[in-house]
Order: sequence, then structure tokens, then C-alpha cells
Amino acid sequence: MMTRKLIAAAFLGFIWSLSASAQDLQISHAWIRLLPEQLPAAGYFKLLNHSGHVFVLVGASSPDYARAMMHQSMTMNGMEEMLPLKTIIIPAHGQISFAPDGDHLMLEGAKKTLKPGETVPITLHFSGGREVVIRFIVKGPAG
Ligand SMILES: [Cu+2]
Repeated sequence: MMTRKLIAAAFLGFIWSLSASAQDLQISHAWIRLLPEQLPAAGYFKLLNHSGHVFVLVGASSPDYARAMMHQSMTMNGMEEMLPLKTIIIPAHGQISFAPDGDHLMLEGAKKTLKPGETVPITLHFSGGREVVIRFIVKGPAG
């Protein structure tokens, strides 16, 4: 009897934390910069963590692109380099931003022709299996 109550309480707590998590993450300024020819597009956004726990971003995906990778831009020996990012930690009550010349989502293999003004759904994957889907607005090369 006691055990069953504990399991029920744990289960409800699990459900609560899942639903609370989705509201705890606030994503804004989500946009994609298209580049000419077959060049990959770049995805940018701001993510605020309103919760008291750490979130770990582990990847991204989109039905409109074959691949969505997390990259970091940096200058090494005067050359622009991009390094893959495996995980990004968002501290409790912290924030991260993917912005031009910094971290970005590298979107390769567009599955259809996208035009400025359209939106593209991108799923952000967090450790623990949590996912958040955001619609990114498509902009031209000038941003
Ligand atoms: Cu890149």
C-alpha cells in the first residue's frame, strides 16, 4: 500500500516536471539565414531557462533539412573556423544565444526551396529526452 502510494507520487512528480520543463524554457529570436547556391543555412535563437535546474542541449533536427548541427565559430590563426558542439549547458536561470559570428545551427541538405518570410520547424533536443519544437522565420542572406 505504502509502496503503491510512493510510486504514484513519483509518477505524478515525473509528469509535473515534464510539463513544468516545457514552460521553463523560453525561446525567442528564432531565425534562419539563407545563403545562396547550395551553401548551408544558419539557425539562430535565444534560449532563457526560467527554471531552477540545468538543461543540456544535445542536438537539433528539422523535417526540412537532412542535418542540423550545433557549431561554434571562432578565429584560429586568423582563419574563421567552425567547431562542432556536442552539448551546451544552460545553467539554472541562465541563458544562451546562437547568433551571427558565434554559435549557430548549421542546416544542411534543404529538402525544399525555402523563401524569406516562411517558417521552418526545428526541434531542440535536451538530455533526458526532452524536446522543444520552435518555428524559425526564414530571412535572406542580409538577415
Ligand atoms: Cu557551421
